[in-house]
Amino acid sequence: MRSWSAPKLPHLPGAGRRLRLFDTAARETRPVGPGEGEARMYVCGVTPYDATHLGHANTYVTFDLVNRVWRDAGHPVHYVQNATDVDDPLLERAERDGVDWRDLAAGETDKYRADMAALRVIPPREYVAVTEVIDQIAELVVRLREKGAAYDLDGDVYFSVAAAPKFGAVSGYSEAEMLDLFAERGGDPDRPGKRNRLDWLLWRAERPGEPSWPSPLGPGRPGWHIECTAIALNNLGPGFDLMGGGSDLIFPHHEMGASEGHVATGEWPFAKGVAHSGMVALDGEKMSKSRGNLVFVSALRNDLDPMAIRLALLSHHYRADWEWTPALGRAATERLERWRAAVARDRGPDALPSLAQVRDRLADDLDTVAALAAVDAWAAADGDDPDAPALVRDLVDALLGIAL
Ligand code: 5CA
Ligand code: ZN
Repeated sequence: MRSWSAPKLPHLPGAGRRLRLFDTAARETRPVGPGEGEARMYVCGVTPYDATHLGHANTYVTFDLVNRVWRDAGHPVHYVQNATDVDDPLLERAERDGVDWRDLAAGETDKYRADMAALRVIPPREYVAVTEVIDQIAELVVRLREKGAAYDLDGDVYFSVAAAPKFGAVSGYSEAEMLDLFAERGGDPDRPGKRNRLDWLLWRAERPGEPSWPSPLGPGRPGWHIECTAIALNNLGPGFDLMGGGSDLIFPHHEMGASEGHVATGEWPFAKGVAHSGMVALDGEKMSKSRGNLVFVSALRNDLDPMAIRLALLSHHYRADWEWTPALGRAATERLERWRAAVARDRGPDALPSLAQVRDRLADDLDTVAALAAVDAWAAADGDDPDAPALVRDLVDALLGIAL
């Protein structure tokens, strides 16, 4: 489906750096992306039943930095994202509000696009809604069934964890932790008849009052994890460079998705790199649509320049869990004003060392805190290079996504 408008990327002098990221599965920081050529990234998109909150924005801005660092290093980037436009929480919200689930998803997706464009997030090349690719998803479930990795339970189809030799490799969690998180995040460990409590739903047979699609599995709709596996495989192929999302997706979503991909293709790893951003909280709890403790990007944009919102996100390391406070917005606004005043000068200190610092810091597991400090230092110093302000404007734009 339609994504959103792309920000213009200034070209920077010299060469970008090879990106290193903390890999969730390897549990260490290591190079991510190809040595040369196209980099391929899949990032899980929103379930569009409510507006974009700061937690979502933090995740998409994080992977936008990956995109920018790769491009700066000369890689074309093939970026794919999904939209979970049919799922239980969306159907429940539509029912509660007495609206058609399709209208709810379309309206919230529109708002998400506007927020992403305002935050200058580079759009994916393919932005794929689940309802656009039900056939492809059903086809993948059929493939898993043919491989003996799926079984029927009262018309629903489950993935058999016993068929997945790499299950556990992404998260490294114990079985007890997995069971807790599975129950907490949409799974059904206690459904009678399952062969293993961690087996997960691939295809949900039609229920009265729920949307459904015809398929070789009978009428129904996809389970959650299989949508991302199908969309990633069909658009990027196996062994793509990076699978990303917030840390709440490590388990079950990315663990189960990787096993689906492995069993379907025979190739491991499903993604060469796996990275996760931290959780943004409000009032001491993770911001989530189900809890309702949300700061919406669209509402915040009434009070803050979108570039200040982006700067506030960048002022934390992407893997940190942190809490939103209005003071963060004020500090980011003040920083934005300082930077704008500094690049409006006729001259300034040589900017090439600052460019090198920002490149080095971002390439080192996206250390945005140090990258912002490097720009702060340039802005606070005096110098007589007439080309420096324009170069700083360009580097802040291309690498950090901040338009001054
Ligand atoms: N549609 C699925 C992924 S296939 C989903 O998780 N949607 S979501 O709307 O719940 O979340 C979208 C993205 O935002 C996910 O990557 C999720 O990890 C991230 N996210 C959700 N809440 C937060 C939060 N409080 N802080 C940081 N990231 C968050
Ligand atoms: Zn996903």
